[in-house]
Amino acid sequence: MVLYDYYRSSCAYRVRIALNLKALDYQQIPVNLVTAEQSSLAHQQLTTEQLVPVFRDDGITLTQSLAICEYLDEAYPHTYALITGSVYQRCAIRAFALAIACEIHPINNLRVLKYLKSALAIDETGKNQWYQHWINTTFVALESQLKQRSDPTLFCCSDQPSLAEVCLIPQIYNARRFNVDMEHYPNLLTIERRCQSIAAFNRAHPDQQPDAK
Ligand SMILES: N[C@@H](CCC(=O)N[C@@H](CS)C(=O)NCC(=O)O)C(=O)O
Repeated sequence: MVLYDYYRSSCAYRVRIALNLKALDYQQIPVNLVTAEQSSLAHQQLTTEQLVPVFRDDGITLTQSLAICEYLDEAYPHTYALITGSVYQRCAIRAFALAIACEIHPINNLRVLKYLKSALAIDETGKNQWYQHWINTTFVALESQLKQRSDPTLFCCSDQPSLAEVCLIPQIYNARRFNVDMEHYPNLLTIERRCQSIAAFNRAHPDQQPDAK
């Protein structure tokens, strides 16, 4: 198994957590997003989307972090399950993950930030305001969902980490990089602390990756 990765990519970070939770061994090949290696010919031969992560298993190339996570659950069903529980719980897990993956990440992605600056002449302050705004918009919603739970679980949607935390923890990392005040989100922070006691999450942290400076 090979993961085309970048230490600070939150989408690659999701897949690292998933692979670690499932105790699957993988080789990492760094793709430097700062030097635009995602647009190199070599990377375009892997994926026309020019993004990371890209995952290769058994000679097959897969893209899109959530699709890769679902693939891992389906291809390796006898290891840790990322999406588990009742039909309702599985839907809740996916909904939590998608709130981050669809409502925050795409509009805060590197190429969007570059476009804001280069094509729309937004300055650094405006760019950071944009970034924080879209994180806060969805974090407020998720925090209040967690707060209003009538039957709280240890993690977002279950008593063990799931695809929800696979997406949440990298997004909190990004939030801190862009100075979002996380103190507004005590429930998210409690879940983060629980994840910090799990090796699968710690080994996936950007600072622990081979290409971290
Ligand atoms: N929806 C995709 C998004 C992948 C993505 O946007 N990756 C970012 C890093 S987190 C990237 O490669 N950005 C490069 C760019 O914006 O040029 C996924 O979940 O895998």
